[in-house]
Amino acid sequence: MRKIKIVTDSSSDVLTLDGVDFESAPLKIVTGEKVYLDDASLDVEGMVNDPATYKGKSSTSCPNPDDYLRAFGDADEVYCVTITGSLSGSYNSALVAKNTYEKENPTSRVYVLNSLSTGPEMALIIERMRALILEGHSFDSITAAIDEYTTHTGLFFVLESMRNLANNGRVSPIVAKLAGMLGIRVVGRASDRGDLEMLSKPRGERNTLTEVIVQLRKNGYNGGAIRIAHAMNEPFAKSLADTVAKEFGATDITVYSLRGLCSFYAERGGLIIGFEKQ
Ligand code: X90
Repeated sequence: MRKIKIVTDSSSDVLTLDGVDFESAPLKIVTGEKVYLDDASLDVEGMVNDPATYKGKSSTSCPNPDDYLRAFGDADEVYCVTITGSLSGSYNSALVAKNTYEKENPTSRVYVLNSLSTGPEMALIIERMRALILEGHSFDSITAAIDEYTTHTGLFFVLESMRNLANNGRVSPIVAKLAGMLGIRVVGRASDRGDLEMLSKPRGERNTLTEVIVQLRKNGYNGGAIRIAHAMNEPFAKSLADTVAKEFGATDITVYSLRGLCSFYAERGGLIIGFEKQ
């Protein structure tokens, strides 16, 4: 029996997976006083409510190659998906780990996917990996199917603030300024290059809902699987889920809380939406 494992970093917000060996390599949120490890035991609300994470100087750091090597364990086949390599070193760490791992274990195969995205889009990819593994496909056919699947997934975000993104150089200061940076809501998507692309600045909750629906339609969403994750904003996430169900007849919808890394950057009130498209 070949040992198979799915590995991700904690930006996917996935902590456990049924039926397949699974591990999440945690990123860290670092403030002047504390280091928060983004694992299952993290008190996400406590971290987000810590003034040091939204007022002070705070940053994040990604898993290093050794963290990934430990996560790969002793699997014969590893399917690994990381946060966008355009905004984090996580993808690079995973690649370095893959090269070491395959050298030390010549019969093992490691697939590393740069999601060019984060959170809920990674969650969709992990769900698909799991399904393909449970169907018993070969390494080559699973990786080909995943590469194909990622051409049919997308990510939107709705952010109340881009302070932490701007302070850590993850959006250009010009973009942050143009978007209003503080107090103004921004709707955007993960670009093809794996960074943030701003789309609009709707005012009010109703207009924001309408805007997300318009953008979903424009971007090829047609009622497929959709994952709506929020940073302490369940009411808004739920009304978006209801609207999506009504407008598209979607049935495969889930609403859940973001974990640490995504909550830190999306900030209180933020929403991140992963979806399947045509
Ligand atoms: O390596 C690190 O320290 C992690 C850096 C991550 C920086 C970006 C995180 C973005 C999280 C914001 C909205 C979604 C944007 C998607 C763009 C691809 C969430």
